[in-house]
Amino acid sequence: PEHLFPENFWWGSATSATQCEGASREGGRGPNVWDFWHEKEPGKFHNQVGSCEASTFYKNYKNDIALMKELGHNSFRTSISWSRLIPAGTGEVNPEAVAFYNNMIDELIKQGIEPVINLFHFDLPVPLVEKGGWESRETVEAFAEYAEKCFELFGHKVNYWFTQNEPIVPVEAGYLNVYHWPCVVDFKRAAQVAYHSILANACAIERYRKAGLDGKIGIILNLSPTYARSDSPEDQKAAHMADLFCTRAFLDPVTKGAYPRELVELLKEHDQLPAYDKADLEIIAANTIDVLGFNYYQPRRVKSRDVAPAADAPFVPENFYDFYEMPGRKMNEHRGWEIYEKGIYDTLLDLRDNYDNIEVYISENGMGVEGEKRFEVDGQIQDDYRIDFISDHLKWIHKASEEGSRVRGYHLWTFIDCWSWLNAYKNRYGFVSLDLETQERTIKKSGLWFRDVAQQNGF
Ligand code: BGP
Repeated sequence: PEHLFPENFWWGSATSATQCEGASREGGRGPNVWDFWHEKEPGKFHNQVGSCEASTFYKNYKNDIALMKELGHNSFRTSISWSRLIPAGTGEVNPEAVAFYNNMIDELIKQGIEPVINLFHFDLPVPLVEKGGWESRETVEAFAEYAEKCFELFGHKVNYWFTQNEPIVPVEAGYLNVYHWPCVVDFKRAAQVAYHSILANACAIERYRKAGLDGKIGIILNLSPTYARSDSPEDQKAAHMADLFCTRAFLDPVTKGAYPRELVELLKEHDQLPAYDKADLEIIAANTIDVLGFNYYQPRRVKSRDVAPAADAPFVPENFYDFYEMPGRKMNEHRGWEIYEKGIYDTLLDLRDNYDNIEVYISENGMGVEGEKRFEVDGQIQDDYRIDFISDHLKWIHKASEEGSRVRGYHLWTFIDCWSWLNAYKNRYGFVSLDLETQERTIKKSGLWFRDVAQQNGF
């Protein structure tokens, strides 16, 4: 192949428990925040189908894993559902969940697929939501206990662990931009949630290391590279601030063990620092990640603000910058996510140069397409656009790898079309399409193409 990847490169796909398992009230699973929100405020929630309607991986895992094997996967990421394993959030472990995750992990290993297991993918158990969710220090403790339980139960056979997926999302979506529960705008609460997520990551890593296991542990971040509109000092400053709030506020503490000084000073100056204590900061300092999961969808385009915020405006990061849309290629008419493949390379080089060349893998990249059925010919979706999308990103990943980045894999979001937090089944991402009514799975053209890429370790 023209683009040959390093030996043992991961080829696979990613999903999360809530988005694929279904059976949300079966097998002793407790409700999580998504069930709670969907039932509580169905009108307000823009997703009309709940996560109870999914590809039922809970029941179909064996066949689905066989299909992964058929599509050349040597690795697969999913998450453990906290509310399936520990329905009350703390305390008692659900034996049916233990059996399910054991069977699922064993099946992956049997098929030669590396299980890559994440612990938290936006799905907080309801009892913890009721106690204030990630705003509460108690949730950090509950998470550390849950993580420890997972390591004890499955740590001897899972070699790659991730503590959380995209911790910025619950912060931004829940406490700044009003599209996840609890839908408020309050920077101080947002900062508390962000800080507790980072602390929870460190506490889980601490437990992992205490357990004496020999695998690796890390976190998954969505790292959109930030590009300034121009070289003007105003635009450059704006891009710097957006990067500080959106990337470095998460990436620095998990890799370097400390928050950027500049961020801490700024929050102090504006009286926006979350509550913290010294002992917890030491846990963050002592427990940095071994490996980073990097989700990449789109770049962040930033310009300076046209109008200064009013003197009495509440503190929000966007007081310091504005986003703008770059005209050009978009994932689809409605979603509007910009396609910019080189962003993946720029970030990989940033990690190489400024983050000690940490081991990293592409834990999500993908193209959500609305109304994919229109591309069906003789029962198969001819998603040439997805093949182009993946190969164009892979070229840049390959280049980064040739230039010394320690990138060790690529997972497409997602394997089988899955449920999404806000749009349910509108945007389809999978290598395999799902008929929700019949539960029938059909491999898309991209799935077969990917099988060949995986088998040749390149293309
Ligand atoms: C990521 C999440 C995934 C997935 C994906 C696609 O941010 O980690 O869970 O949902 O985005 O986005 P969406 O489902 O909104 O189309």
